[in-house]
Amino acid sequence: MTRPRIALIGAGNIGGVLAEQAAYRELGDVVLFDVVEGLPQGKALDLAEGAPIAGSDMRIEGANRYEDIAGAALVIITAGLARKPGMSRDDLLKTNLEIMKQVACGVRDHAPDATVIVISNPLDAMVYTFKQVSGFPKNRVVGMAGVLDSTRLRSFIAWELGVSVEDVSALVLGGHGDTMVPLVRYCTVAGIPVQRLLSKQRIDALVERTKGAGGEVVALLKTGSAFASPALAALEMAESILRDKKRVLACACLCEGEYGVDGLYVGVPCVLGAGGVERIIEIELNTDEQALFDASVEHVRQLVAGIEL
Ligand code: TXD
Repeated sequence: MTRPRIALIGAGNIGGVLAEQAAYRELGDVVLFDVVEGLPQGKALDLAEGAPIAGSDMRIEGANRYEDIAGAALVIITAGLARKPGMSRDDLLKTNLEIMKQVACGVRDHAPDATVIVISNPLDAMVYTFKQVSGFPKNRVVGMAGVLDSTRLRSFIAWELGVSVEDVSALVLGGHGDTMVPLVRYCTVAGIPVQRLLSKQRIDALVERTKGAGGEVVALLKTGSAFASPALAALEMAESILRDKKRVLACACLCEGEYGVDGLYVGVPCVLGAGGVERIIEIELNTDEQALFDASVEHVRQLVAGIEL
C-alpha cells in the first residue's frame, strides 16, 4: 500500500506545525512548499532528523518548485500573510488574493487530483478563490475555520465548567470572522445541553470570547496569529479525509442551495471522508439562529463580491 503524499503550501507558523504533526502521526509523506528559498527545506530537514524519536518513517521534504508536489493526494494551503494587531482578517484580502491565485494554478497544474484544505485568511474568500481558479470539483475544495472556532468554544466551556475538553461538543457555523455563529443550542457536555449547565450571561460571554479568540492571540503575540490550534483543526479534517473516517465537522463548504445559500463557501456541518466533502448536513435553525446565519452569509457575500479573478 503506497503512503499518501501530503503537500503543505506555506512553510510558516502553521505550515511548520502541519508538517510536524502530519509526519510524526504518520498521516503520509510530507512535502513542505514555500516561495522562500531554504525555509521549507530547513524545516523539513529538522523534522526529518527528529523522526527517530517520533517513531515516524514518513518522508519529509522541502520544496520551492510546484513540480515537487506532484502526486499529492491532499494539499493544505497556508500561503499568505497573517494578521498583525489591529488588523481584521478581511484586511488581508488584497494581498492574499494574489497569492491564492498563484497557489491555485500551481496546485491545479501539479496536483490535479488532490483534495484541498484551505486555511489562509480571509478564509471564506480564499477557499472560494481557490475553487474558482483551480476549477476543482466542490467536494475536493474545503476551508478550515469552523473546526477551529468550534474547538475554541469547546475549550472555553470546558474551562468554565471544570470538565474534560473531551466531553464538550460545540458547533460554530457561518463565516470565519466576527459574524461567525456559535450554535449554543447544539453545544453539549456529555450530551447535556450546555444551557442546562451555564447561565445565559456566562454562555454569551464565552460566545463573545470565541468570536474574538483569533484577535486575542494576535494581540498577545503581536507578530502573528494563532498557529497550533489552526494546524490541529486542519489535521482533524485531513485525517478524516485520508482515513475515510466520515467525521461530521463544521467546514467552509460550497453551498449550492443548502441553508438557502447559493454559490458561496460558508461554514456548515459536513461529512468528510475519502470523497472529501461527501455531503452537507442541514440542521434546523430557529429564527434567531437563522437571522445570525443570514447576516454572516451576507458578510461573506460582500467580501467575495470584492474579488476580481
Ligand atoms: O482558522 C483559520 N482559517 C485561520 C487562518 C487561523 C489562523 C491563521 N489563518 C491564516 O493562515 C493567516 O491569517 C494566514 O493567512 C495563514 C497562514 O498563517 P501563518 O501564521 O502560517 O502565516 P506565516 O507564518 O506568515 O506563513 C505564511 C507562509 C510564509 O512562509 C510565506 O513565505 C508563505 O506563506 N507564502 C507563500 N507560499 C507559497 N506561495 C506564495 N505565493 C506565498 N506567499 C507567501
